[in-house]
Amino acid sequence: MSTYENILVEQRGAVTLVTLNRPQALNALNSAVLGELIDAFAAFQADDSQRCAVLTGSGEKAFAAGADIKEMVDKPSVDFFLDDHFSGWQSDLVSRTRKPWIAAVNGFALGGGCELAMMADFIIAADTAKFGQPEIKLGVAPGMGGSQRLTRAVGKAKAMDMCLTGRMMDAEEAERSGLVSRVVPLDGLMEEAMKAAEAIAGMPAMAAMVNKEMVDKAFETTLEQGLLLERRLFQILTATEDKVEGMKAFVEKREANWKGR
Ligand code: CO8
Repeated sequence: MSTYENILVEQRGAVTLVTLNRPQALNALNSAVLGELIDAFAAFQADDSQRCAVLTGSGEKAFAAGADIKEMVDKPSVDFFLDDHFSGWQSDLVSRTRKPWIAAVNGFALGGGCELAMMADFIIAADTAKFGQPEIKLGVAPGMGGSQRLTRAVGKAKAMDMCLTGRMMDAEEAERSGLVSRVVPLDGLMEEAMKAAEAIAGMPAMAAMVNKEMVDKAFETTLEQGLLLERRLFQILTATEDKVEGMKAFVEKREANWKGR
């Protein structure tokens, strides 16, 4: 257990479990949460014993109900510009960590909460989860990637509908739309997320990072560039000890003994 004030961090074997811990504010994301998350993800990235992370929210009601409105309500506009408000979410290790991590969404994922979940490599949702970009109802718009990541995840029609009406999408619609990879009953959410994280943690580490990078790049390159990158990264992986071990183990019909390099 860590000494953070707004999040809980715990290592379970090779999986780092990070829990947003402001249940009284539905885990709203303020600057303190951001600072602690950056720190926790940097520690996760730096620790060779940690192979995958899970991010969830405390309480049964919310993953995160958005950026903290109370922190923004009286903030002068020039200060949003001068401190480049929300930029930390894009440039830091939360959205750019090279190791895989999963968002386990246990309730409301609204505004910044939905945007944070979408920074994960994939989302596993409880059947009670609700996703939305309701910023328009506050006179603003998504500021932490919602207009970009949601559109890439669910397409223009759904993204426009969500951003312009501010309506919520339930877990079933989110799965149907491609926003989440799995939906499970709330009481089985953490078991499912930890099982998925443990499966990933048991994979050869370098291959896991490369697989993540390849899929991420699909959103940022032309098909031709992406296919070239995929081939090159594949070729690089063939130089790893784990490629030799993985293929040998298959041929010899035994479990592989991964080296992580
Ligand atoms: N920020 C701060 N506090 C919050 C937030 C929030 N986003 N969400 C909930 N809370 C607090 C409530 O104020 C309340 O606290 P208190 O008891 O002290 O009044 C407590 O959490 C419980 O919330 P409710 O009583 O409202 O609970 P309900 O069950 O009635 O409703 C909802 C739950 C529907 C989730 C409701 O709380 C809600 O609508 N929350 C706000 C959702 C929202 O609008 N999120 C988007 C925020 S803006 C954002 O994320 C990005 C902004 C980008 C701006 C870009 C500028 C550059």
